[in-house]
Amino acid sequence: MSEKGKIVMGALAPHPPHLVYAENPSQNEPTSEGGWEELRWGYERLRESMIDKDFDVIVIHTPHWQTFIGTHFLGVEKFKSKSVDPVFPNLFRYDYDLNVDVKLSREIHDMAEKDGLHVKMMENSDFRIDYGTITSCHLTRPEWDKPIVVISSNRASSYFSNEVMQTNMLKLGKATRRAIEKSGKRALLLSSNSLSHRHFTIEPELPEDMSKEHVTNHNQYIWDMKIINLMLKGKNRELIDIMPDFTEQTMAETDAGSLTWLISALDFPEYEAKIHAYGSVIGTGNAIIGWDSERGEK
Ligand code: 2X7
Ligand code: FE2
Repeated sequence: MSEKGKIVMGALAPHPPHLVYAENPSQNEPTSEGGWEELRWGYERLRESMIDKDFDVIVIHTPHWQTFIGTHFLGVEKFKSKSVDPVFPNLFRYDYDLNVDVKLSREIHDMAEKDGLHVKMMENSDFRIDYGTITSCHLTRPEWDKPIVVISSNRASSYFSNEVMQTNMLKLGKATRRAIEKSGKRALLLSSNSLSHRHFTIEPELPEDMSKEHVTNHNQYIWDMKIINLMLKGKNRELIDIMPDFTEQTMAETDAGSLTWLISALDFPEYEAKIHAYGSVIGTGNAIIGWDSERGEK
C-alpha cells in the first residue's frame, strides 16, 4: 500500500500558452499548425515518468494569479469558465472545468498562517482562473481527473525585493510540506514558471513559425544552464543562494516565488532531478524538470 501524507513528486512545469495552442486540445478555441515540439515532447516524457505514481491531488504555485497582500488559496470547489491570456488572446481562449481540494487548500493556508505568513482563502465563485494554472495542469495531466490546490504569487519581489519574496516562499514551502504530511494525502507539486524571461516584443506573423524561435540572448541561455545544472546535481541550497541574482539579471519568472516554494517544499533535495526538455518560447527560457521524491529520498 502507498505511504500516506507525502509529496510523491515535484516538477518545474512552465506555462507558455503557446504549448497548449500548439497541441490543439478541444478546450482551446484557436487552432495551430503545431510548434515548440521539443517542449511538448518534454511534457510527454514528464507524464510518462509519473505514469505509475499514485497521488490524490495536484498542488500548484502560479505566477499569473498575482496578489499584493499576502498569499491566496482557491477556496471554492468547482470552477467552470473560459480563460483568456491577456497578452496572447490570439493563442489561448480555453474552456476549463476543474475541481479544487478545498480541504487541503485550507489546511495549507492554516499552517502558513500559524507560521506567520499573510494568507487568505479566495471564496469568490466567479473568480477567473489564470492561464498559468490551466496551462501547467493541462500539460501535466490533460485528463483533469485530479483535484487541484492553487496558490497565488504574492508580489513581494515587486513591492520589496527578491530576498523578501524568497524568505516568505521558503516558509510557505515548509508549511505546504507539513500540511500535506498531516493531511494523509499524496500530492504532486508543480512550480508553474519559465526561467529566463526576456520576451520578444513582436510576435511572428505565424506564431508557430519555428524559424523565428530562439532564446533572446546568450546571457539568458548561460544563466538558464547554470540554474538547470544546479537542480540536476541536487545543489538546491546553492540554487536558492543565487536565485535573486538570476532573477534580476534575466528578468526570470522565478520572481513569482514558485520555484523557491517548490524547492523548500521538497526540503532542498540532494538527489538528482531529471530534465525532460529545455526550449524557448517567444525568447523566454523554459525547462521541464521532475524530482521523483519517492525514488530520490530512499
Ligand atoms: O506567461 C508566459 C510565459 N511565462 C512565457 C512565455 C510566453 C508567454 O507567456
Ligand atoms: Fe508566465
